[in-house]
Amino acid sequence: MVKSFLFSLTFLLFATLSSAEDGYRLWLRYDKIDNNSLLQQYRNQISSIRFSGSSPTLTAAKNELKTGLQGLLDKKITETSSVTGASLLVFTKSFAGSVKANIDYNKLGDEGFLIQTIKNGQKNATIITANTDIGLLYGVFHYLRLLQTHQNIQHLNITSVPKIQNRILNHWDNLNRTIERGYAGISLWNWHTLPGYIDQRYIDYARANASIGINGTVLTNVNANALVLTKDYLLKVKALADAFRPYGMKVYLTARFSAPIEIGGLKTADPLDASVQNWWKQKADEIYSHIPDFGGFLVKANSEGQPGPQNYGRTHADGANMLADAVAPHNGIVIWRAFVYDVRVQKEDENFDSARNHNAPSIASSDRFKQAYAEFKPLDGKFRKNVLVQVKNGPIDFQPREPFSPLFGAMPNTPLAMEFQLTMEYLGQGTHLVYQAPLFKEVLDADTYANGKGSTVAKVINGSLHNYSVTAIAGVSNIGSDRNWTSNPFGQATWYAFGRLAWNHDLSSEKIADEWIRQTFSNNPATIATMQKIMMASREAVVNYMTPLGLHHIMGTSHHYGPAPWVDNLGRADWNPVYYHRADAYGIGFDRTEKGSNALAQYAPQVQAQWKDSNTCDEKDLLWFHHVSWSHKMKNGKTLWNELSSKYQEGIDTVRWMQKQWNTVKNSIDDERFKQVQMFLNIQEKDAVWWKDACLLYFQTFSKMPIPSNVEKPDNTLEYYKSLKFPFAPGIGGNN
Ligand code: BDP
Repeated sequence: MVKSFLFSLTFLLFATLSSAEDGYRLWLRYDKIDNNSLLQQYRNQISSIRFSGSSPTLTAAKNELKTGLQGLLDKKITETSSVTGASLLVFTKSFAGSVKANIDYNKLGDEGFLIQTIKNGQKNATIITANTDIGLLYGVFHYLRLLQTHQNIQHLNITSVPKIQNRILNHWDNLNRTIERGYAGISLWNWHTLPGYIDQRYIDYARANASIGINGTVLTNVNANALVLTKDYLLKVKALADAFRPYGMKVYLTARFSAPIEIGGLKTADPLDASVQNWWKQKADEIYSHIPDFGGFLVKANSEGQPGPQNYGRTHADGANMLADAVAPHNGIVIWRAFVYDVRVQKEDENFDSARNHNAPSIASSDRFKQAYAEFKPLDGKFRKNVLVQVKNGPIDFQPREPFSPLFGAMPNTPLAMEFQLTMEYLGQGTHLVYQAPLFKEVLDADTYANGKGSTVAKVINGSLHNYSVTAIAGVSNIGSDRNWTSNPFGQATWYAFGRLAWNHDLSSEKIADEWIRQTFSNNPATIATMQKIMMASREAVVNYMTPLGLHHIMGTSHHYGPAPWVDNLGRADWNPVYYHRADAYGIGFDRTEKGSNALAQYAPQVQAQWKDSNTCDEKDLLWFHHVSWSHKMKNGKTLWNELSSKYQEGIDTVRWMQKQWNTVKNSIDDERFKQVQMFLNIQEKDAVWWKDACLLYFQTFSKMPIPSNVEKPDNTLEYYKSLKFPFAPGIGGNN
């Protein structure tokens, strides 16, 4: 009796668990194909596989293929050793001898793959092949994706090679497992139980990344803690590196510049001091003795209080080169961040010229927009071959919309890496639905005109424009310990899109969304169409309800969640929203033309021409570059004030439209994820209204103009919005 009760209980529990759709499986669900004729077709076509080789990576590839096929086709896949008997042949170049196929391996490089239908005896077969084991794993994931997205696989001929070499996630994870700007739980890395315990989650993390071609991970926060470079921690890092290796994921660490003092007992961290250089060399040797394929160091220096070479009167190049020399014998790289802004900006910022008087020859003026360029452009060509400079997509800081950073195209002799932020620090964080592929594409496709028309940012970072020897792209991770990894299930789509674009920046946002929806939710055409529309509208929505027409950096102090355009009392001028929007009785916006900070001069003349006239400037960027009057006439004939107000309303309307659209997919997807997204959209709608009300009430104190009739009246007073406090908002920094 008791036994049978226990049995039913276990059975019930199992049944519930196995049918639960909690998002853990991401886009690698491998559920049985729900289209019967397609299922039949696939089953007929894939009867047996022949898999050559048994390295850890090949074993991972084989397991993935078998698990994936068995799930998708709901049948056991036989393995065979005969070439002619197999319908799927999976092998690297070194096993190619036995297969009669004309394969040009030169085209595939170190990570690329080929998937091709060939004649195999009397029948057709599919080959998946590559030069390397990891290329083969990527090919296997691609093949599974074809099935997951219900593609015709009868006549395949796919050659795929990544356009950027190092495709890296940057975790801003602290050693105490808090995550700076993390909104999906705590850090995945359990430093306490490492190295002894290897959580299955580490493997699933590596699998997910490999499935989209991500091949590196920086484990620690850029606001670094030197402890991670001590022996005990390095053994933990080694355990993670060992777990990730079969999936082609290299491990990187952030290097705290003052580590030689903090953990090395030296008196200085001066990069030109021989004892310091030696300390880093030995440290690098020690790291590589544990992790022979260690990727290298990511460094934030002389920015927001982090130590760096300037503390010793040295340049960023001096600092980066010292670390580069330490890792060079092991083929490591140094990724040096260009997110710097002068610590000496004056509190009162009324007069740009007075802000120059602080003996800082490298700083042209106090416009934070200009500072990365001002510090790095003069160093072009001064870095070692294994150094990349990592530049945030825009000149300020991951805003809903930024013009591309003027550094792209400006450093022909220094490889530049792109830094995107997947975690949505300024985009509604863990709850808002914002699919970021359109943001990434907008930047990648922007034309720098560095070598004439067509010199896109993508061509800068893929190395083709300036013949960089090493290339990289980074995404600040949005992943945490939440069961579904990213809090909002649609955060997974941004992670997915980052990987796919890092591999091939020519893919469109729509195509990536389509792939992701099919694998993650459903292949039902109506469901795909609805979700894709929601995703494609979501980025412009967040721009409109937060920072329309080129407004930027008007978020609440420190947590950056909601609106706080009124803040004017922070220690540095350029931490205050008022510094960025500059609203006054005349108008609003930051004049970055010749009459203002002249940041525009950092761009090529053709780019300047796009933005320099307030009457012709793309209105999406208007307030990034111009201080315009409240009654400035917009292209549609409205005044700036009315247009600004209408844009806020448009953002809210789009979110409400997204809510309605979402409700239509209720019966075609699982309840669990449906409800979560529905509830999050409710939060997003309320937040959008909050943004409109707070911003318009505040800006109205300057414009003195009525809120136009097409815009809903605010729910509360300005004082109310100003009084809101969020002392326990997640993700606030800490140097742990
Ligand atoms: C800002 C974040 C801060 C990061 C910094 C960085 O607010 O937490 O440390 O960027 O990129 O966006 O270093």
